[in-house]
Amino acid sequence: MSKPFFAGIEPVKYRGPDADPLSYRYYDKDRLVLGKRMEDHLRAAVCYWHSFAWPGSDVFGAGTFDRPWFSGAPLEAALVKLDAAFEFFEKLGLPFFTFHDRDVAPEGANAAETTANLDRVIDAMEQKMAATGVKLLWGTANLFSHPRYMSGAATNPDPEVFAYAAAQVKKAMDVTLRLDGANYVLWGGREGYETLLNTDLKREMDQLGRFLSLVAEYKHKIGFKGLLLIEPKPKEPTKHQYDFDTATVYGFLQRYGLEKEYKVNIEANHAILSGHSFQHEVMVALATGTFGSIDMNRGDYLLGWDTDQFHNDVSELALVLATIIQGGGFTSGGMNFDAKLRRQSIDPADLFHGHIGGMDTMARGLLYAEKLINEKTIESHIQKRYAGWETPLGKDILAGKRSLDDLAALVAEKKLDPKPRSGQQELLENLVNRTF
Ligand code: XLS
Ligand code: NI
Ligand code: NI
Repeated sequence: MSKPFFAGIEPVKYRGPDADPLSYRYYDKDRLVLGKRMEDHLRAAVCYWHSFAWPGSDVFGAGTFDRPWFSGAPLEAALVKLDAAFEFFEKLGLPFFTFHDRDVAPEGANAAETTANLDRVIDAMEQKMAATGVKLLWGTANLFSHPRYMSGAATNPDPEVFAYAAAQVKKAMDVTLRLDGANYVLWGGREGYETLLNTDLKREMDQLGRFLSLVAEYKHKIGFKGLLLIEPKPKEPTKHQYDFDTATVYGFLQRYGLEKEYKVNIEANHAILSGHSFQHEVMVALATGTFGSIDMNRGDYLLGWDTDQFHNDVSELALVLATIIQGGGFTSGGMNFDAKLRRQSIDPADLFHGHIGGMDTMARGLLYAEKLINEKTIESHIQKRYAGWETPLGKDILAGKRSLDDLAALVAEKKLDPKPRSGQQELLENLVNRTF
């Protein structure tokens, strides 16, 4: 065990609205909200990649973070990183973490060595999990960093790359099962194209469909009980990604007969990048029965890429959490911080500030969601707006009991002349704002 990396930082506790910056002001994990503990509503997770694997580099400059695990022999460094990560998880006091295979262990000289490296770290991780009680929300495979995946993983023009990706996912699923992970995620960062001039789009979609079928088959074979989750994103790093948004993913799954096998992991800023709001993506997932989990972050109004900042918009969270809770809440999913520090935030304490602020934003959002739900602010208006569909006419139409001829006859006979009614958007916006 290496010496503590976050020495001097005490475990983070809830201390109320006037607390110091290294305490929770709103996230009081045992507080009951709508009959359930805050911790159980939010199921928050820290991600390994942004907080421990990313060195603070950007396309113009080198890493800015001075962390002991960025130097030395790769496998030993991975174990030093593991110590720091679990020290952080434990001090932060959140129930879950998430990781990619390559975040936690280095690639070796060949596939066998890479697998052995991963096994070595997973042995140590299993002990850490047992000692701290921190659980795995989901595992995943990194199918986008290594040059072998530059032209895609499942959608690569070379079937040997497909095979390599399949082997990697099989191993990452085995590891997730071994660690009792609650879910398994697939984000297709390179499953798209840069130019149509070199791309057989139909073939690539069939390849991806095949890959997802293999993963679902394997899940059942090994008896993994968690959800398989696809994480939609429209672009970046590829110019276009096949998992564009939730609606596209749902259509894709249906086309390959997989709509019962997968749900979605919605990332807040991926929603924005696809031209939707975060709440829209959650609504579409709930409406299609594919809601699974959330990657929590935000973008920047002025930038068109995945800035992965810590979220800080309480009112957005309130509406999203109200939508999630009214849709039944999480089953095995949760709120994963897919968020990273800014490159200039180089102090170890900055990692705490990012996560503490994120948790407090979620907790405040949850308290407002409770109010919105209890006061039926939105719900009662929506019910009223659609009340006509509860009448015999509305029900018969939806049950398929009225043809176009029937409806035309009805309009003629009753001289129907429906009158427009206000959508009351401004009133509703005011009612919601008054909640805060
Ligand atoms: C990248 C994605 C990635 C996934 C996991 O934009 O958000 O971090 O969450 O592979
Ligand atoms: Ni993500
Ligand atoms: Ni992302």
